[in-house]
Amino acid sequence: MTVEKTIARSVCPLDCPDTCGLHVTLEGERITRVTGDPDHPVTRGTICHKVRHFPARVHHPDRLLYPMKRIGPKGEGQFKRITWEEALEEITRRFQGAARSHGPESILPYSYYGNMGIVNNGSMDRRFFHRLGATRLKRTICNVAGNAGFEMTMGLKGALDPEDTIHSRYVILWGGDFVSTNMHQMMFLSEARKRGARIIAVDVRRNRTARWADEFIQLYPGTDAALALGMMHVMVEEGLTDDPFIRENTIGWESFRERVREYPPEAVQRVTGVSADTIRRLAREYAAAEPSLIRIGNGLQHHDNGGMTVRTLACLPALTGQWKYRGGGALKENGLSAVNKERLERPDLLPDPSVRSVNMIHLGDVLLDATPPVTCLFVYTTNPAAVAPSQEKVIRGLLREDLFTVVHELFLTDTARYADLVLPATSHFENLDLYKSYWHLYVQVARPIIQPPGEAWSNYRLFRTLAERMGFTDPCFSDEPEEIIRQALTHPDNPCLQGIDVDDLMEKGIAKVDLSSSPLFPERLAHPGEKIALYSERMKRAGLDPLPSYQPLPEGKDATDPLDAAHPFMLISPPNHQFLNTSMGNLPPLRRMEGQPLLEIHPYDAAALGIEDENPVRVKNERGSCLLTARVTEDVLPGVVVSTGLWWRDNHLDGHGGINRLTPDREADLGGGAVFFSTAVSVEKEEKADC
Ligand SMILES: Nc1nc2c(c(=O)[nH]1)N[C@H]1C(S)=C(S)[C@@H](COP(=O)(O)OP(=O)(O)OC[C@H]3O[C@@H](n4cnc5c(=O)[nH]c(N)nc54)[C@H](O)[C@@H]3O)O[C@H]1N2
Ligand SMILES: Nc1nc2c(c(=O)[nH]1)N[C@H]1C(S)=C(S)[C@@H](COP(=O)(O)OP(=O)(O)OC[C@H]3O[C@@H](n4cnc5c(=O)[nH]c(N)nc54)[C@H](O)[C@@H]3O)O[C@H]1N2
Ligand code: SF4
Ligand SMILES: [Mo]
Repeated sequence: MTVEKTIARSVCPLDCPDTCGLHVTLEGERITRVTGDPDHPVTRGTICHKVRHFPARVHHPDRLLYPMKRIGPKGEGQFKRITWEEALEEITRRFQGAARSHGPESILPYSYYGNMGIVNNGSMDRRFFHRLGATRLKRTICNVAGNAGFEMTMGLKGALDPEDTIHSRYVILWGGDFVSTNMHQMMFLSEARKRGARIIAVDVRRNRTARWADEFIQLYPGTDAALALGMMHVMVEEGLTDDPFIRENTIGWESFRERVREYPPEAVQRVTGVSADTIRRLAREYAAAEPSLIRIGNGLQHHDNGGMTVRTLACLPALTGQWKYRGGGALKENGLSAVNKERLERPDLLPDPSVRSVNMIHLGDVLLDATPPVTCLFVYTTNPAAVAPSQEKVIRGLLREDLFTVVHELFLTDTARYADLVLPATSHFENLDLYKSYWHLYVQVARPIIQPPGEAWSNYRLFRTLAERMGFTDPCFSDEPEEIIRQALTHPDNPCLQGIDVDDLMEKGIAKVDLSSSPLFPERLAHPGEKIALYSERMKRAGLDPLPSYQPLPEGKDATDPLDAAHPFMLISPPNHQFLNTSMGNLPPLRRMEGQPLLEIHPYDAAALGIEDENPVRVKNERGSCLLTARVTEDVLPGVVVSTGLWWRDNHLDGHGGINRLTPDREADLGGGAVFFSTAVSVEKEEKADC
């Protein structure tokens, strides 16, 4: 019997800037194909390879179907099936007990953006934990340092329509691997290139984006601010700046000019490893182009100096007045579709507004040392046992016998293995939700197109039910998903949302935020009356240098340093092409395409250490160690090693877990951001490779 095929519209829920519109082929209750929505103005019928494998993720034989309770030692992954009733009863009892014995602060919610839907991740869940009085979580793991840095210069998060980047004539792709992480940006830039644009990539590794670009400029990790200051030195020295624009629209030009004098190209060459000639040429080409665009990635801000680095890069377009032009300026993220967070999350429900907040990157320390102690941990929509820094501490925390851990998940992830209770989650194809992009300017609604498998519950349903069980009667706990979508889009502080007709959005599934209230310049740049801060009082108030500067990393080296004998290599661990953080890493075809967890090392270093291609190598520092397989390649500089992807624990040679065993849990200079890439390590050949 042939089953009839139908096509349904959906939206990609993953933590990816592109937030694609999807066309989903259904054969009965099965999703058999996922492709790009041809009518979506940004997706334009094309999606990434990994999401074409979504049918295998949704119908994966390992999907969690029932609530389960731990029966073996923590971390061993042995569970027995229980009912939802038993699970809810246990959570309620444990939470009430924790609140009585140590106060509600001893309960820690831990979530990130495994699903970007606002109904399921960013409303009912937040309301529940606020009303409970649980510890608050600062969600810092991804982009906060860079966003804070951008705002220090520009006054707001970002204000460029990426569809305009087809008009850019000169583009610097700076510190991101956009071919893998923002493919539709690359589609727009392909068009720009057809119209004559020249495209430069600045990165520490010859990644896919560097290969695609017209020119690749390779530098040492964490030295980007020095490179930008060197370019600005040349622009000032050679009179390549748009002085009328600068006088009218910036603050601090005089002191800024003095500062950039301290960065002549020869000095910058010594720090970055980029030749003085290249710096001069780059500065001249950049200054001559109109419009020019800097697309700022996330990679360069995962460093101790990440905030200052992005703040410094964000000064560049002002020097030649690029903000005047369509397709000119700098793009970090789009802040134009900000939804009404207060209304969604209801911080006013907190019984005690002074309840403690913890920075999510300190999870290990918080589980091991906090006072009052964390007695209950509730993890959803993230996989901290694999993605959080200083993993050995995180695991020790998760192993605490007196910690009650709940994990709501689609799969038995590295984190779920440590749970006392595992709860099955729906996939986004099973829910109604609202999605906004942090890059393009469309908001989208996706409707459920299949039934949840087994007894899977959405986050929304879970937290709504838990609120009821805890006796929370505030009316907001009865809001239906559609009501939450309306609340999100009713936001008096964001004029760009005002033109959105929610009924129309519910029917058509897509709407664009309205930029007419916010013309190109200067209103779209800064708060009214505010200017571009070449000199920043806010930086000064934050205890930082008010002028752009290069701050060397506290751990590791730039091109000037002699090798540190104990940990001579800088380790960078960026995302890979086929996974989305750890999501999709359990799909065999994608895993096969990525091969295995590798360590890229320069031939010069490999020879010095007696390492050959495919040798097992032990990477170590004072935080931990990790066993990887060597790939000897000139894609990395001497002194820098790279391991891509966030792999599941079992994919490592020794089954002992991943790269985050090595990464520090320090905070970046701004926003409390994560500094994954400021990691110094030693590397040695693993002699007893019997694993
Ligand atoms: N395929 C795929 N797509 C993804 C993800 C994924 O895991 N896989 N993750 C998603 C998420 S959550 C995010 S935040 C985005 C991130 O996407 P991007 O904004 O592209 O940022 P990263 O991929 O973190 O950037 C990593 C790049 O930064 C480089 N880098 C590291 N340190 C430095 C430095 O000091 N200077 C310079 N110039 N470059 C440096 C690395 O070599 C690497 O090429 O991608 C999203 N999209
Ligand atoms: N070394 C190193 N570490 C990094 C990075 C790096 O570049 N290098 N990148 C960092 C960055 S930028 C980020 S954003 C973080 C990302 O880290 P995470 O946010 O933890 O991302 P994922 O690993 O994709 O885990 C998301 C989980 O959510 C689950 N999930 C999906 N939808 C739902 C749902 O509706 N409900 C529930 N309950 N669960 C759901 C998925 O199955 C998946 O297991 O990792 C960070 N860690
Ligand atoms: S992961 Fe990104 S590029 Fe791939 S389908 Fe989703 S939104 Fe589009
Ligand atoms: Mo991220």
